[in-house]
Amino acid sequence: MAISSFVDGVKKALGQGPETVAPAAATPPPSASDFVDTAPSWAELQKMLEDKQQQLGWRPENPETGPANSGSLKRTFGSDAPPRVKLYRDSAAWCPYCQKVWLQLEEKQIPYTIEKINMRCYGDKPQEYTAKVPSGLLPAMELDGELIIESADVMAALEYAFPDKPLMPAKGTPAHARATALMKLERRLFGAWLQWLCYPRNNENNKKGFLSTMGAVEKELGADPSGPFFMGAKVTLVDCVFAPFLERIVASIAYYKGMYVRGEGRFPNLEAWFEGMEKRSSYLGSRSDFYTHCHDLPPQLGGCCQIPEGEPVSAAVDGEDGRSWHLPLPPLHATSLPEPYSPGEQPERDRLQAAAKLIGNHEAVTRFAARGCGEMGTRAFTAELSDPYAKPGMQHLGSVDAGLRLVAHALLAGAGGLPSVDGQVHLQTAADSSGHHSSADGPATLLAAAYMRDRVGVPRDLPLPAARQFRAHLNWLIDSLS
Ligand SMILES: N[C@@H](CCC(=O)N[C@@H](CS)C(=O)NCC(=O)O)C(=O)O
Repeated sequence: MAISSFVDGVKKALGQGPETVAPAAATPPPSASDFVDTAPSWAELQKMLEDKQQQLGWRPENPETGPANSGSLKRTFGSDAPPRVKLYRDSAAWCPYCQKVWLQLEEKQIPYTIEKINMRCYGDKPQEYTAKVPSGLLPAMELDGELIIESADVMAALEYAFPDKPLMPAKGTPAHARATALMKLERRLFGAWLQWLCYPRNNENNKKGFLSTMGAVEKELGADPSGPFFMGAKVTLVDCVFAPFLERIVASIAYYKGMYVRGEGRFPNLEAWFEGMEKRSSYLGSRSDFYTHCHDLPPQLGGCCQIPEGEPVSAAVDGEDGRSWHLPLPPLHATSLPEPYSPGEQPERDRLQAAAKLIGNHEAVTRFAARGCGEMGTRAFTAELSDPYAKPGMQHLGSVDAGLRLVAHALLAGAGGLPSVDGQVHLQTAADSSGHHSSADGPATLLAAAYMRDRVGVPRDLPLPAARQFRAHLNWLIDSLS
C-alpha cells in the first residue's frame, strides 16, 4: 500500500504504523424490476430547471467570481490581471494541506488558477507533475512561475507576496508569538487525533490524550473574548491551518469512536468557531462532509480503527440506518446529529442545485454511473471509492440515462409529485408498458444508481445540503426499482 507523507508524519510522530479497517461501501439490494422510460428528456428537464430557477430566484453562481467552490479552475475575484498564482491541489478535494492553502487564497482574494492532480490513493499522477515535484506531494504552488512545495512554505510565500489583507500578525509582536504557538498546538492535536483514530491498542489512554489536547484547543479558543476565531474576531492563518483538521476530527471521531466532538455542546468555543467559519465563503466552499471524510481518511492514513461505539454513527453516516439517506431527509442544522451544519438547509434550493449539476453534466454523470453496471478497472487504487480505469456498461447507458432523468425529475418536481399508487411512488414497470416508451433494465440501473450514490463527494461534486438531496433521490430510485 502506498503510504502518503500525511501518514509518514504520523509514523514519525508515533514511532509506529497504523493498523486498521476501511469502511465498506454500501451494497445495493439484489433485485429490481425493469421499468418503462417515462421520464422527461434532458431538454425538457433543462426547461423545467430554468422555470424553477426563475420561480425560486436561484441561479448557479459564477465559478470565477462567485463564492468559493470546488469546480472552478480559475478564481479572479473580478480582477482582469493574469493570476500570479497557480495552485496544484488534489482532484477529489480530500487533501487537508491543500485545503489550508485554498482557504488562505480565498480569504485574501488572491487571483489564482488551479490544476487538479490525483493523490496516489486515488489514481495516477501526470508525468508533467512528477517531473516538477518528484515526491508527487500536494499541494504545490507556482508563484510568478517559481515552484514552491510544502504547505507551510506556500502559505508563508503568499503572505509575503500579497501583504494586503494580512492573515498573520507582524513578526516580533506578542500576537505573532501567539499565532506561532497555536500552529504548534495544531500539530499536537494532529498527533493526538491520529494516535486515537488509527491504533486499536490503549484505547482509553489514546482517548484521554486526544481529549486533553482538545481541551487545550477549547481553552485557546476562549482566550480572546472578541472571538470566535483563534486570534479573536478576525480569521487568521491559524484558523486556515486548524480548519481542515478540525473538520476531519469531528467527522472521524464520531464515525470511528462514536463521540460527538461537535453537536452536543461538549466544546462550546469550538461550536462557536465552526459557526463563525460556516459563515465564510472560503470555508463553505472547501469544507467536506462526514461521509466523504470517513471514506477518504483510511486510504490516506493506511486505515482507521473503529470501536463498537462508532457503529451506530457509521451506519447513519453511510445511509445504512434506513433513514439518513432516505426521503424525507432528517433536518440538517447547527446541532443535528450525526452531522451538525450551522448554515442549515433550504431543501427546495438544495434540490435545485443538485438537479442543475446533474442536468448540466448528464452525459458525463451517466457514463460515470454506468461503471456500476460495467467492469472494474484493471488497476486498483487504495481509495475504495476510486476506480479510474473502470469501464462503463455501454450496453446499459440508455437505461442508466432513463434512471438519472427520473432522479432529475424527482429533484425538480419533488419525488412526492411523481406518479404514485396508494401513497407510494412506483415507477411504471415494463410489464405495464403500453408500447409507447422504451423499456429500461432495472437491475443495471439500480447498480448504477447505487454506485453513483456512494461516490457523491463533498465539496467536489456538491455542497453538503445538495449532496444529501442527490443521495436520497438516488435511493428513492433504488427503492422504487427494488
Ligand atoms: N508536509 C506536507 C504534507 C503534504 C501531504 O502529506 N500531502 C499528501 C496529501 S494529504 C500527499 O500529497 N500525498 C501524496 C499523495 O497522496 O499523492 C505539506 O505540508 O505540504
